Amino acid sequence: ADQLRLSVAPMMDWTDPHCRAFHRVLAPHARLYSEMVHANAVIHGDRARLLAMDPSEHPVALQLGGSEPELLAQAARIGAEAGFDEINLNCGCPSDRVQAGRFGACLMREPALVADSVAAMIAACASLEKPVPVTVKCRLGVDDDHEWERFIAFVDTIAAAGCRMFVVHARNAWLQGLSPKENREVPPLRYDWAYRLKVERPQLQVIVNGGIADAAEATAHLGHVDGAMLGRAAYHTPYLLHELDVRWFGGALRTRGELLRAYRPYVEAQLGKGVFLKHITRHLLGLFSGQPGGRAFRQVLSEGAHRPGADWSLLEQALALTGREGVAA
Ligand code: FMN
Repeated sequence: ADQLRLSVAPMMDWTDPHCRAFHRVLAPHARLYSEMVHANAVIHGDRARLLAMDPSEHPVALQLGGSEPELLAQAARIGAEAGFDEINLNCGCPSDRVQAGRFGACLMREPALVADSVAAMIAACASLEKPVPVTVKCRLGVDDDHEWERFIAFVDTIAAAGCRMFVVHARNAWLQGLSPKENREVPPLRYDWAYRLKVERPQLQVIVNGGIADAAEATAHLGHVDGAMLGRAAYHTPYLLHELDVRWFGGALRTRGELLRAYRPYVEAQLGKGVFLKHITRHLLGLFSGQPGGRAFRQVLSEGAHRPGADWSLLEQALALTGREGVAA
């Protein structure tokens, strides 16, 4: 049987290395994903920055954008050599900029090209010491595609190229007239297609994504698919990741304060390298969301982290305000 998979979604501007290192503390068993990086950027850009990763992050996937098999293959190999544990191809992003470059969600209309890309990526990673799987993150279709046959043909074509795991953001992408943000909210969710995919292709690993708001919802999906990928809920209410990790994989539930302090060595190491505290704390604001003192915690961090010389003591200061009812916010 496939391993149960708890994943944190790739999110541009959000799932940077500081964020992922934090999520790792919260959820030791989760699979983490990078922000999307275009294959061209990996090949020609500032690799040290684009592929930056802390050793604590494993297992972590690099998400690539692109649609040229040769370039994707080169980028996949570079990512695998840089230590990423999985290379994921973005077939779900609907933004205009992405469509102009002919990748992201519009690739759902080009299964043969995606299959060629995946095959080239797998071949490029095959000769490595440690095999690195190539996976795909997709939607159900684009615009008014509503035929199951079209979706399953997309999956089958890519599976035939060697892809075994599909992350299904269980809604269509509407390529006209919706912003990327609206494209994560407006097209209706249809989890039943992800479930049906698992029923009809049990040999594939199917991870469901989209609109999963809490631990009960995430857990309910496990009756149908191999795992769940959480995006916005994980980012805004990160303690949810910890609850899910403990619920699915076992271990003792730790408090938010304990988890924050377990992140301290990472924070101190980064500060030592000259990283500004605000680049780290922006990912922590939701840790006490919905808890007594949660707003004060957020406020102290967002106001104090910008000050020159801000260091760990700010987090202790913020922490001291939590757990008490009625703390001024
Ligand atoms: N999906 C990708 O495949 N690649 C990305 O780079 C990416 N960037 C995103 C950035 C933000 C700020 C958000 C909110 C979403 C992004 N997504 C991206 C989509 C998420 O991975 C996910 O599919 C989507 O948010 C639905 O899951 P959720 O409802 O749990 O958030």
